[in-house]
Amino acid sequence: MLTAVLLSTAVVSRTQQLLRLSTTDPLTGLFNRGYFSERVTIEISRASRYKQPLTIAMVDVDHFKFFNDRHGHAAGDIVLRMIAATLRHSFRQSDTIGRYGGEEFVIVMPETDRRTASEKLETFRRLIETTRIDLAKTNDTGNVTISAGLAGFPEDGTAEDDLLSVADERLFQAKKDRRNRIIL
Ligand code: GH3
Ligand code: MG
Ligand code: MG
Repeated sequence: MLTAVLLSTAVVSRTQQLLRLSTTDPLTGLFNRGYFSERVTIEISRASRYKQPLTIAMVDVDHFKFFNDRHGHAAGDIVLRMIAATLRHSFRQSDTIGRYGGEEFVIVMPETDRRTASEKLETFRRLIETTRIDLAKTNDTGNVTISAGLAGFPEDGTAEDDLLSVADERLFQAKKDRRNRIIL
């Protein structure tokens, strides 16, 4: 009996561990790209069903290659973790946050129109800009900035791919326009 209980506890805990490994990014603990995609599909169908707005933001760290070259890859990793933690604080529990690629993050905000989302991203942008990062190597502090592009359902598209590509296009514009900005 005891063996059976211990065994099933071990199976449950191993299953939970596997689930975590398959859905999250180990560095930041945020959802990985694959799982994020599944969640976006669900959120879009929910928004469509209940006729609610939804906004997607694509966020990218500015000149991050330069930061890594200058302060080291370990300091770069600290920055990515800091950004993930700030995202978790800045957005709602009901928003979905993912690490989309190396230094790219995505946020899905259900029941949020583009204007409201843009204000939230602006607050987040300022917060990152003013966060001091300890640089152990030089005993100094540094900072990074981010740029973001937004796309809203249903105005900018009704499919995940369309919304992501509009957000990406606007992120590209933000990069062309001297970075450290949010484009809607
Ligand atoms: P831009 O402002 O145009 O976005 O310039 P950028 O330098 O940020 O963009 P680029 O795509 O040239 O470089 C991205 C850098 O992100 C290069 C890569 O070394 C770094 N990077 C990606 N993943 C990680 C990671 O997990 N840890 C660290 N430390 N750096 C990473
Ligand atoms: Mg990038
Ligand atoms: Mg970048």
